Amino acid sequence: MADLFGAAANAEGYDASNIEVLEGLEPVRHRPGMYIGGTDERALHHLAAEILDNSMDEAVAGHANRIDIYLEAADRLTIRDNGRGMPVGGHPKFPGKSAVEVILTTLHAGGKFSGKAYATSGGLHGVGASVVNALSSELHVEIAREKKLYSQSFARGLPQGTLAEIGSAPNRRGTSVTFCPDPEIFGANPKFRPATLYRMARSKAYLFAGVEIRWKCDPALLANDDTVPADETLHYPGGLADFLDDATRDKGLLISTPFAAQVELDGQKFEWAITWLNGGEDGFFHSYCNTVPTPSGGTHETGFRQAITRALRSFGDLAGNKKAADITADDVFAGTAVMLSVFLRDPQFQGQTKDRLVSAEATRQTEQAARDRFEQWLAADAARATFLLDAAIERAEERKRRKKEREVARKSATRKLRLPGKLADCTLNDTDQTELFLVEGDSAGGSAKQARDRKTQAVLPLRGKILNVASASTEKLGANQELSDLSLALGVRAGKDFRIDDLRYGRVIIMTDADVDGAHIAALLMTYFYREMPSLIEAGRLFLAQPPLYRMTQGAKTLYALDDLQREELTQSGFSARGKIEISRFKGLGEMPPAQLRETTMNPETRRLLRVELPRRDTIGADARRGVDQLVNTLMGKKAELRFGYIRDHAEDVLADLDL
Ligand code: 28F
Repeated sequence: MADLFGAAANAEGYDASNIEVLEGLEPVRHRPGMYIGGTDERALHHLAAEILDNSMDEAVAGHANRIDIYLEAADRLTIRDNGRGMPVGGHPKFPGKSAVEVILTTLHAGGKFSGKAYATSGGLHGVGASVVNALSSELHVEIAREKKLYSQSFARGLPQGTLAEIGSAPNRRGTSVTFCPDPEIFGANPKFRPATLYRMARSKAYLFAGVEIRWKCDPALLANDDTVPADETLHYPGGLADFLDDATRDKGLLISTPFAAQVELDGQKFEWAITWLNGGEDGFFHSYCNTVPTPSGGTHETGFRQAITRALRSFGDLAGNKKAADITADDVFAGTAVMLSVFLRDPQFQGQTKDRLVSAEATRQTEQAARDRFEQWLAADAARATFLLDAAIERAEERKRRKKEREVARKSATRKLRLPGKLADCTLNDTDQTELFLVEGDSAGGSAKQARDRKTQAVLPLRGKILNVASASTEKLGANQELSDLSLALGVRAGKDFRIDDLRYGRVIIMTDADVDGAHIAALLMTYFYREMPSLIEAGRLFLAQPPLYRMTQGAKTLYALDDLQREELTQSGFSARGKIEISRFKGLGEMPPAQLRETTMNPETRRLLRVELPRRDTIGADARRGVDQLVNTLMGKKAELRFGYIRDHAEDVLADLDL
């Protein structure tokens, strides 16, 4: 048998040494949620996405033009590409192991980090595949490379033999992976949804015209689903414009052809298609990076929104329309349907399921790619441009009217409304600027009242621990003075009568001590808002202040540390090596001099706030939202044993952090 493990190099100059190996797979089976966001149906389909992403990377890199997806049973999926085939050579750091085995049994084995093997990568090449392997009761990989055929099998990530040459492959090449999600992880009888996989395949084909995707599904699995074919070849040379047509098929359009373009800048690609819908129709904004969906948006969306908004403003400006200056991105994008797909070299995603792009430079790059072209598109048809601009101006006018009405209503309501005596209100009513600080106890309340900007910042001191609504009865909830003061101060009613437009402040900021008690009060308040006013959180109005725990001084230089970790970091790198660093710990907000409280925690120019976020309530986010419900019940609910179980399972996470 050929010596499979001699160090292999090949035409692309790739060799196994590109693979950076960081750790084994045991953490993946122990805490799958850290890697695929949970063990629900959404996470199950994440396995398919990871393997498909690796095939797509091979296609986007120009080495494959065909991908097969075959759902042969509800819990058995095969994905195959005609790319170069995973490398089969030996790995210098792992004598006796093939590169394939290293990629499939170690995390962070992707050469992606070295950037050599892949220009742009959706999957992290090797990270995804090894996670899928660990969470599959069985996984078989077959590689056709350099006219030979190899295969290797695994069970729950463990090799069932070494990579074996099983035959010749004279006229094909590529990688095929067959895997079965592990019932031990996903529960008995894990089932793929044909519709979800079919849509995943179709979106990939729309996003990259250079690949043909062959979908095949056992007809028995389609018994009650006539929207999914048993067999179809997916290939869309029309790219995003076709994708957008397909996604707006059932909607009324304001313009006949969408504004669509593809731009290549410095080796990266920016593609989009946007159309405007009839008034009142709900629009959407679907964005992707390297064909990976980014349902939580990110910097590419920001850049695109800026480009379109600024282009429309300057069109209005040139036409002498003074009102154009006031339109915002929300005015412009209301009622639009957008597809945005970017291909970046080294994308940074946020969160373990990579659903938000955070690459900072993508904002400027995307704006640069889109703005000029949109200005040309507008200039090409001034009547259409004027029509779109007027629609945006109309929405801006409507927005300003509504804000005026709210302010008037709030003023009159405040006069009628009995505000809690201990509320230190602010003088302005404009909710674009005002914020309410919820602080714990009167001493912190005193400091906060002195530190605040009275025009825009109100303070409501809460006495001690508020009621735990996750375990309190409804009547107890209604009778609780603190909580009724809170909803009075906010100008809203809790529960189903809550209306976001009644809010008397633009932001609600929980500002508790940086200690365990403070964290507990913050958790109680977040539980209250989550249960009684969830749309306040969904509207992005709830924040956590980040008061410092330490003040660190060396000579004239003073820095603040949020926690022990940051204190360590600043000790290492925040000061010069010479001179003693004085460190003092703040016992509580009440002990903090108002000037420091303002500078470190309240002043919008210098503070940092954490926005409390919930997964989007759309189809994708539904499972994640259920996950939040479960977690709130576990942590805050009546059943203490759930809490103990959670603490037992996650205690080492905290220890791990401390070890860092
Ligand atoms: C069904 C899933 O996983 N296809 C893949 C390749 C090709 C190469 C590769 C993959 C380690 C980190 C470089 C081959 N020759 N389909 C797939 N096709 N991985 S996964 O290399 C992985 C290395 O990055 C490949 C030359 N360069 C790259």
